[in-house]
Amino acid sequence: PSGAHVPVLVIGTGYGGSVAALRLAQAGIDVQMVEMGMAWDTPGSDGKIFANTTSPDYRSYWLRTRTKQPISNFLGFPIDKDVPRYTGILDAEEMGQIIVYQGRGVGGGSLVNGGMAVTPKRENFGAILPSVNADEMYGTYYPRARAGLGVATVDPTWFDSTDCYQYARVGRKQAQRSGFPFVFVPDVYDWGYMEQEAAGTVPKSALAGEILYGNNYGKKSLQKTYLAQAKATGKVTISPLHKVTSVSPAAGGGYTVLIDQINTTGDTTATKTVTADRVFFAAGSVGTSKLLVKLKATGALPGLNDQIGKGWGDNGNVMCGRANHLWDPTGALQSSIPCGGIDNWTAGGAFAEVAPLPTGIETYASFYLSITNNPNRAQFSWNAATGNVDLNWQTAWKQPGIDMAKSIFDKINAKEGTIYRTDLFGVYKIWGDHLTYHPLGGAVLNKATDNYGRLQGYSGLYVIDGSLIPGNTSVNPFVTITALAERNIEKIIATDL
Ligand code: FAE
Repeated sequence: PSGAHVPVLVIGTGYGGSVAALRLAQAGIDVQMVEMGMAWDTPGSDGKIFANTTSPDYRSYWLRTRTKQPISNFLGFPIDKDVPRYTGILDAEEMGQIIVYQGRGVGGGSLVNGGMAVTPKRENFGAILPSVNADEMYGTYYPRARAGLGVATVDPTWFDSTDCYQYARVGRKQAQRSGFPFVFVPDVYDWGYMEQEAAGTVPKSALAGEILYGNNYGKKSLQKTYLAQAKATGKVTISPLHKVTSVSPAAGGGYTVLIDQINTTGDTTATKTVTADRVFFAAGSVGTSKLLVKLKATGALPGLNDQIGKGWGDNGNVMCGRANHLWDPTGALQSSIPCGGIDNWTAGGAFAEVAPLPTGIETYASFYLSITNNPNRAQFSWNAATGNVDLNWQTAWKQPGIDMAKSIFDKINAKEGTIYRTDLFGVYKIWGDHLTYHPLGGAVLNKATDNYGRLQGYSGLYVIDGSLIPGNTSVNPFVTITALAERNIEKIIATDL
């Protein structure tokens, strides 16, 4: 309620925020979480909470009147369509020359993501978080994060026999024929449930093509893991459809937090003021960076240092498809949950997820999301004229990532005698180079903050999300975001509270 005084306020309910809330609550501290998206706990007009990927509706996009699907075309035809403006689950946020996809709602990105839960190879960790002790991460915090998230790998025997992973077996065969290692990618999807889906004994989720706009069953989103545990402590309160707009020092100590309550069409219906002794920024890389850049520039938090807004990267994301021969069908039934990848990080700077194209028909396509070692980094800055925070990323900065992805797919195409698909991102366009699913950085650890996420310049303000990571994790990022949050909150509870 407006006027309240709370010991801890957490902005955002994604990975970083959920870890902070759980561990603080377990330490006996009351936590108020503020989330701009919806609760996603109530069925919609069709009896389901989440919409299917093949039929986006009012639930699917964050305050848009037309869908903005990552794969925008099929056989060259645009597939976007009009939808009612609503506080839907997936935000296709246009930040200058890149569309940054993010989850909106209680659970953050865990609501919309593929659940791929990958720990970076230890030999790559020094480049990911250079100031963090790798022994502690690999000995304690990565295992803790994997346990908390419920990470597991597909049963290889079932993988070899099920129709729904034919696309991944084609991906494996072609990778291996070109000399690339194929690795199973762990996931937080309940693999036992997926086997029951395939057997036809339970309602389908992964095997019904659900992913981008939420999974109705099977996926262990944060709502089922960290947040369920946090709520069970009785010490965590979550306010959905509330957006933090300002944080500034309060006269009597602590911080004044301004919050807009919004309705499902995005209009502000009330403005609230809360005083918090401590504030954790967990609004995601873009959300936290936008808030901090604005608060520094507009005088609410002028003492933040000049690293705020810097070091942002796209985790090197690029997408592409390949057209297979007629003797290599990828299957009409495709599990929406990827379970394998092609590892060419050391030699070529690319780790490619073998991704589904769950259209329900045979497409003879192989589809990939590559994570590459693209070195380009962008910066957020305050635009006083528009009152917005801008990001200076340029489309051309994707080129190193494309070149790295080509280190895999040019070779596979040459070996198989195949070509790239040119119909998925427009007409005669091979590369999905206009987007990222993996925004990272903007309040980098040991630069904008100390080595545990304490913001420089203000005691009691912390960053605990993907904005701490300087732009790349060499694999999908949420296990690293979770493990880093586990590490930092343990230190903060032990020394600051
Ligand atoms: P995040 O999960 O984004 O949570 C931030 C939360 O803060 C959101 O719920 C926001 O609505 C909320 N928020 C923002 N601003 C405000 C504000 N001013 N006031 C109140 N609330 C606010 O942050 N990663 C993987 O590791 N494996 C995958 O398979 C994978 N697949 C993905 C697929 C898609 C389509 C997308 C979009 C992402 C995927 N990711 C994947 C990325 C992953 O979801 C992302 O790195 C994490 O969710 C980031 O975690 P954070 O805690 O930083």
